[in-house]
Amino acid sequence: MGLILNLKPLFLLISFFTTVSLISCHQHHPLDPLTPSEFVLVRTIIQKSYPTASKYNLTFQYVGLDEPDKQTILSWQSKAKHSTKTPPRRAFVITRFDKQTYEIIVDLSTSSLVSKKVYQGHGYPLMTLEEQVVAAQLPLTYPPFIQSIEKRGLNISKVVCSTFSVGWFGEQRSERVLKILCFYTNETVNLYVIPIEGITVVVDLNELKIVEYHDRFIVPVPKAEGTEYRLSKLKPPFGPRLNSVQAVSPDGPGFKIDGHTIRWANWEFHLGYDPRAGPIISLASIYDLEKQKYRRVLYRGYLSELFVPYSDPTEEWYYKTFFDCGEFGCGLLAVPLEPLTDCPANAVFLDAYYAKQDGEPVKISNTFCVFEKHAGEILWRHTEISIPGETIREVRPEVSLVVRMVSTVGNYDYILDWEFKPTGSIKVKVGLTGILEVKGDKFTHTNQIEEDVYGTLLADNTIGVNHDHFLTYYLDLDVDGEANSLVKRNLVTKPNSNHTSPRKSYWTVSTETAKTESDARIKMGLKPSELVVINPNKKTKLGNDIGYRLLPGSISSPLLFEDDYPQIRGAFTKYNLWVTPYYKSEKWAGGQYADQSRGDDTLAVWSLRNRGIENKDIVLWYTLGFHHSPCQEDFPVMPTLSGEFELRPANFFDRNPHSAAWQYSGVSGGGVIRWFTVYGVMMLSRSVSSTVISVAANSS
Ligand SMILES: *[C@@H]1O[C@H](CO)[C@@H](O)[C@H](O)[C@H]1NC(C)=O
Ligand SMILES: *[C@@H]1O[C@H](CO)[C@@H](O)[C@H](O)[C@H]1NC(C)=O
Ligand SMILES: *[C@@H]1O[C@H](CO)[C@@H](O)[C@H](O)[C@H]1NC(C)=O
Ligand SMILES: *[C@@H]1O[C@H](CO)[C@@H](O)[C@H](O)[C@H]1NC(C)=O
Ligand SMILES: [Cu+2]
Repeated sequence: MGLILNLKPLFLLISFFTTVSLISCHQHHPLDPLTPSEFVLVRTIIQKSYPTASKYNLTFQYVGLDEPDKQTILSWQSKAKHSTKTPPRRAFVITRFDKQTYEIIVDLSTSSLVSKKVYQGHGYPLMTLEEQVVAAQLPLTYPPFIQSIEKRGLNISKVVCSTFSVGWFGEQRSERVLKILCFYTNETVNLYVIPIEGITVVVDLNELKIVEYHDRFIVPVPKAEGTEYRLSKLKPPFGPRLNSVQAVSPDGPGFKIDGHTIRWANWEFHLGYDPRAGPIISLASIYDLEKQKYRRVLYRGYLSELFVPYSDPTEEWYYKTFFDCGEFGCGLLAVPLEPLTDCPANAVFLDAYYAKQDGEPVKISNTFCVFEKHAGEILWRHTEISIPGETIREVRPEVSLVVRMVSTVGNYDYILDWEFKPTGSIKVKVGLTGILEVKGDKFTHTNQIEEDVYGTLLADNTIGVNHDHFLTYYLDLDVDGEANSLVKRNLVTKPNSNHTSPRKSYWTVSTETAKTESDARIKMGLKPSELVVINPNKKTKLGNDIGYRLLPGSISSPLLFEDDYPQIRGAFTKYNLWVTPYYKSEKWAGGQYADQSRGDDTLAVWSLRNRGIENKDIVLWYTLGFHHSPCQEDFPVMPTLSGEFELRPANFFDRNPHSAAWQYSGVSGGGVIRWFTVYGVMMLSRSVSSTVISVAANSS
């Protein structure tokens, strides 16, 4: 949402010649994100294609890998062991120049321009961080704004401004603009909760100047008191003490990172980075002990869009209907993760690179962390007391592998996790935390409120405005191969007509295969149904369809009218699940150009073609949604609200892949470290690594 940027401390500029250890010393995987030297090459090639005089005015709005066709990747992978020839590297670039948007494809292997065309449709590309920094400074020297600040009795030197995308509300013509809201940092760093209301500032991004300005009303700015969240500044009384626990792996991590390929336990996958999506998981395969081979589960999975419409129709707030990934860049806004707090002590960190506005590469340190999670859960267990003279107890503590990135989109922090389990499950989890976007108002008690204030009074003069978060994930499942089908396993109640039994009813499973896209637009939770992606061409030894289930998490559907502008643009949230046939260009649920989009290039539009999806290479689009009516505990900083969904094997294996044959090299419990080994036949060369959990002594 709103962005306030101070680029210097976070981002380190790197030069062409800097050695980048983790990435450059390995042979490229064709899905590796662009390297610093490739960004420099892209910039050089593109600048050459523009007239000399103007090359410095051109801005890079997006630079990312133009990934090779799926068939190319798959055939490369199947031959990878024998051949070292990787498919040609290409970059997809969106630039702005002379008020136009250009789409450019660059071939890095031949250092040449493959194509260059002007984009003529609606909507604009990602905003760059640099243009937002410039835009956010403009009000501070704009005389009418300075007057507005003086009129409110505030000190301009304490005002900080933030940039907001403007959405689309039926305008015939829409220039590339953004709006600005300002905050008062008089006595607090928690600026988002001290908004200066009543003022509208519109900045034209072509000219980088203020083109519209209104100051409609004055309400008190909320007080800074009680908004501090920094531990170092907080004063007694303090809450109860919590002890810390640190997990360390004396044998080193139980996973291997080879370039961008990660191998752990029975899993293997590639971790990419995209400035728009953030983490991209590709080619996730799981080793099958019985079949003695890796079997593919997920060809590609990532966050395709993050739609956050606020639900306040007033003049200063109505436009707040953000597409965080498509307008601001969920990957661009990745923040460096802090060891021991953002990720446990046994985590390994990976950096990422993006191109800034002038095309130069920028490093984000510690963009991702990868760690084995020992969360005190039980993977499976059984106690058997029915055998005379013998008690059997078998327990396997759960260890999983987590890939984490945090995207701080202005006020909100999104914790994006991909978690892999030895049982074959992939859990995709999101945590919402950070600072609420609040609105200044005159009220100090709910008994003063007579009309709708579109939210909850959280503190004096502070309304937490109602809004939603819809995270739409792209999931190109390849369950044991590309040709898959979506099967609805409806649980239906049947009368028992056999009167020799006293039972009147029972339930059974009635399966339905989705043949075309319209069969697979699904609102979940309305009737009991399991959703399974099967490979109709393969069966288990016993004859069941090989499949993976999608277990939904928090299910939310849009509450706005379908013809309301934000909902036209965000129509891809109408169903919790959509299924499309794989089509390389269909990547972004809200459209390639999300900023000021008009809803003409969304998943909802592509799906109208109602293409066949049975026994085809299919893509699932699942939306994890939250309605957020704020409460006082969300203030001054919001405790993490989590949601997740799971992809879980359903007759993919012939039995629980973790029921035998796994070795744990150490397990601890009870605060005192105890060592024992769960002996099993070690069939895989990898094992779940040992982790010592040390519990800090309680000195109080
Ligand atoms: C390009 O930028 C320079 C300085 O930054 C400016 O003087 C010039 O007018 C710009 N040219 C165009 C074509 O926008
Ligand atoms: C505004 O704040 C600045 C910096 O804190 C301070 O130097 C200045 O005196 C303040 N101005 C007024 C009018 O209070
Ligand atoms: C700003 O801070 C000063 C000093 O703490 C305080 O006296 C003043 O009331 C504050 N102004 C506003 C508008 O909150
Ligand atoms: C009814 O149930 C009995 C006992 O399970 C079985 O022997 C009989 O064949 C069933 N009849 C029908 C019509 O299914
Ligand atoms: Cu929220």
